[in-house]
Amino acid sequence: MNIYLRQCALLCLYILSPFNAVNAAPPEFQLEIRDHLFLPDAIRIPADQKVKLVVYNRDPTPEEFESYELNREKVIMGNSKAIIFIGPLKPGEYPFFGEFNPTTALGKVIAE
Ligand SMILES: [Cu+2]
Repeated sequence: MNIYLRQCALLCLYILSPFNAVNAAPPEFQLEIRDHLFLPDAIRIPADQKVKLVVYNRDPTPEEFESYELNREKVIMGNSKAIIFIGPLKPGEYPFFGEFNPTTALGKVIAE
């Protein structure tokens, strides 16, 4: 095995090691869209840390997760899910809404 191959193998082992995966994976938070509402409508996340949001759209119609404060915009088709990475955020509140149902689909991320 030549030196480059060995370095590559070591790197792969490092990337795939469970220890590293646990350290590298951002914490995951889940929310749902149901009847054009976000459930829950407030999500508490740790400040100063990247976070993975998994948004399940339980409605048959598409919705768009939108937030000016988070600078995010993502269409989620009916009965499907989307993954949205946010942060690291300073402590505070970050509103979001469903652009297709902006009067009912309202929520906020609370970083603390
Ligand atoms: Cu939009």
